[in-house]
Amino acid sequence: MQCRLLLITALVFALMMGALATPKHLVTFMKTYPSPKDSALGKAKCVTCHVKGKELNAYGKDLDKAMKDRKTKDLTADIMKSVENLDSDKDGVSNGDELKAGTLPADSKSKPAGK
Ligand SMILES: [Ca+2]
Repeated sequence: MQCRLLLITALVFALMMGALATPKHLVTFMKTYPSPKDSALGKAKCVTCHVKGKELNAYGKDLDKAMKDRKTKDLTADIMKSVENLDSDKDGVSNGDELKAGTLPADSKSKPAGK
């Protein structure tokens, strides 16, 4: 009985660690591009780079490519800055300008006012 409880505790702990592993990228992202909580970018969190679950959107795919080019699975500020000149959602505004304005680099309907 005690052995089963220990096993369940270990399983829950392992699941929690798995859930915490991915948001590391989000933490790095939010440090690199701090944005107001009420901006589109501030609200987006995971969907800044993901469609849903692990599936990547256009901006996420550009970041993924930059990571693969550098042969790393670590998303760093340098890698994020390396795709600032791209326009992942093809709305005519660079990723860097979108991120500075707090709009979404993978949603062509979300762009800085007046652009
Ligand atoms: Ca754009």
